[in-house]
Amino acid sequence: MRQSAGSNATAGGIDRSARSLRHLVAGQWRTGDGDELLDVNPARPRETVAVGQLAKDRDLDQAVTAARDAFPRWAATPHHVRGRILDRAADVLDANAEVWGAELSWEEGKTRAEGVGEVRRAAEIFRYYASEASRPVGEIFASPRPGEQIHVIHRPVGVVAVVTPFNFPVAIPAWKIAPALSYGNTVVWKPASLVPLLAVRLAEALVEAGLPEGVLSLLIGGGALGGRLVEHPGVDAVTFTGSTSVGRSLIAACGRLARPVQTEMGGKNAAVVLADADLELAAGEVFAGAFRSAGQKCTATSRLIVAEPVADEFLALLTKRASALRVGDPLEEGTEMGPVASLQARDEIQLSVNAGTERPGVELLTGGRPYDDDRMTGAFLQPTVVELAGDDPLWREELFGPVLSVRRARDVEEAFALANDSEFGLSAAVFTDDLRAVAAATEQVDVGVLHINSETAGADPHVPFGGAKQSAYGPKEQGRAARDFFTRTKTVYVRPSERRDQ
Ligand code: UN1
Repeated sequence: MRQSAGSNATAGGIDRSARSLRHLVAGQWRTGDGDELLDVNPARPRETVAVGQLAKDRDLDQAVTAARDAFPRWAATPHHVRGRILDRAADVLDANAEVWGAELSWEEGKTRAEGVGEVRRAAEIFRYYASEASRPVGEIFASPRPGEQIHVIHRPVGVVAVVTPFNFPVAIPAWKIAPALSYGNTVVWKPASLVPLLAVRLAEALVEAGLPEGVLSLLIGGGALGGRLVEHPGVDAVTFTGSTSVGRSLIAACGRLARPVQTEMGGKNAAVVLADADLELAAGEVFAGAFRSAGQKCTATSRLIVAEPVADEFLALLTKRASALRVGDPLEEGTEMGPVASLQARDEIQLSVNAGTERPGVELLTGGRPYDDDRMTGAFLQPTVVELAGDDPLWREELFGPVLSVRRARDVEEAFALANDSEFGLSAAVFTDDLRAVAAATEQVDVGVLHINSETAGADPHVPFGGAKQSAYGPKEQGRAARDFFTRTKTVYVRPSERRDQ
């Protein structure tokens, strides 16, 4: 691991003065009067990115009331007019992609290229949902009765609570907020308190695009505020991406309230490298899946299953890449991996790795050691690969960092059984050109997203995204699948009267 975090205070070329945080409630920006929130740069934790005060319950009540009041008018606004606002928001995101992308990198820790790419991806998501107005809005069925038609139409649900994680500060909010608004819902949004600045930027884009007052409110707060939002009597549905433990408690709360809920939670995604695979290609993809965004994606590759005949060769390729990775300040040119999102996350992941490497059957192949360098005092972790002789907590627990656990498989059958050996089932990757193995993977690997010869991460706006097993609950996200959650169907029986004298 080459290290590159220097002490250049202007690295990345963005203005490094601390920004002010604000909430958006009923169309007005306000500073809030809760506890102070200090938003810091995870690469240099003494550097403040933004500062502000948390929202309070009163702000929450006002935001929900504003969303309720705005709902009928927004739902009755022609879909094309709603779409034009989303399109304009996409333009604002694109116009600001370089600066907001750098801010994203500064605040969250992914590289600047990933930050800029994420802002552009959010724009693409807004464009997709802007054009939703031009697609069919329902279905017409034949009726068994003469003269009648049966229409199935989609109506917005109402006020949607949106609770989002730190790891994609604009893309995940975009793929929840864009469909919610496109289909005519109003939104109260609580982002992760680790990334409030990018939340403010996304809300600014929507305000600049002309979103009417109250249609979107943004509240910056901690987990307790998120819990109160989810259970608020004025909320009709809840969409959440984040940890499995929080997701399960939100599902339980929504179950008690009979409130629709959609959650995207943990992953422990496997890449399977079969004996016939293109090993160079597979090494590049597994490496990207494991270490881009410092492994902080629910779709990241955190388990590798490699066929015994090619295991030594493949692991040599992979560890060579990992040990050459440039870790450092994500705003600096040439950095390939930044820090994880906080010192606390760094310490927790490091502890799990330390504990693991003390157990028999766990062999450290590369990385795994804390940095002992005063330029690397931020939340940095070494890209780490461990080989496991058998089952181990490192095989099961989602660490949400740059740690890859490897096991060897005798044959295709054992490889897929190992891939399925997890409570999670978000994504998987299989590296092979063998058509039979591809067919078997498609049938047998129990995940929501399967990649053949590409990394486990990634999602396109027009196709369903979401996991199997304990990775998700409720309808899928993205593409047309999002309509299942953000609308309710109404089945309308249309039978003209038989009167003739009108
Ligand atoms: C991606 O793989 O590019 O929280 C997106 C997450 C997922 C999104 C992954 N919901 O990491």
